[in-house]
Amino acid sequence: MEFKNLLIETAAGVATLTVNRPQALNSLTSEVLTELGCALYELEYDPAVKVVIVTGAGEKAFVAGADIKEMSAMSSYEGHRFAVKGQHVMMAMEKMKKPVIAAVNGFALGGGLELALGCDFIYASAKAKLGFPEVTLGIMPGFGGTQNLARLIGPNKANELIFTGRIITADKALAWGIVNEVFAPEELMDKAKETAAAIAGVGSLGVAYAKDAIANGLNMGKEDGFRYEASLFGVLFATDDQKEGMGAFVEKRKAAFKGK
Ligand code: CO8
Repeated sequence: MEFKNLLIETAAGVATLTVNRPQALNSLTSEVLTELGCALYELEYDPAVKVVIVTGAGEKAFVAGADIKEMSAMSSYEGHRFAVKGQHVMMAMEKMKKPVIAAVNGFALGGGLELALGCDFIYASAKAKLGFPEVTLGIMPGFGGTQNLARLIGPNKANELIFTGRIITADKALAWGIVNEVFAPEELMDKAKETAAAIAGVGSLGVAYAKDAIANGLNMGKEDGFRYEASLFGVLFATDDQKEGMGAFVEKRKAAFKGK
């Protein structure tokens, strides 16, 4: 499918999905959200793709939020629909079998930070700036940010960031546990691709089931989470990848996983 606002490049199992509206700092219109939903669906079912990296076009921004010009004219009903539409995109990334890495190359504000938080983990450029300025616009985060941030770093730090609308540096986001690592701007994409390639080289079913166990287990009590983990673990013993992975270890050779 052709996209007006996205670029997708796939090489060696790693798809790079770039939000490409640099003239508006890659802000998320309703159209961009539709395209993101379609692109994620395509990537999920593309056998050539094992890992996805999400980033923003240009030097300045990852994504500077939902498009304020479009939102400014919305009714209450339209605002609700827009929030739910964005949440569908975040949920699609969480539910995907394939890992999704955010490479935050610049401003990740509002809906942009929510897009990054919807990914499985975040790498950031040293020049990235992150925050939830929604309260300065008289609104609040609506693409899952209150839920994902509070679950990630706990309610107290999430409260401070969201209530103040302050924009923080990549280093502070690292110290707060929002991003996993900070890299020099020119290194960010290489580092994200290096990690993506490492993930693309292991058993993709093990990765998919681990992602499922972590994401769904967080919504369960611990005993149910343990039970869920054990059942997924058991299913992996019915796969060719388990036989190949363990067989290769015993035979002292590199495993050739097929993802089945
Ligand atoms: N929406 C629309 N256009 C934007 C946005 C945005 N979020 N961010 C930047 N732009 C546009 C600017 O209007 C400008 O366009 P133009 O040249 O046509 O005037 C262009 O991008 C370049 O931006 P600036 O000239 O402002 O660049 P600066 O370097 O001076 O400033 C900033 C960069 C600080 C990032 C600044 O652009 C800014 O503050 N942007 C807005 C950031 C923001 O508030 N984001 C949060 C938006 S609210 C949100 O995301 C809610 C999500 C949940 C929605 C729930 C459903 C209702």
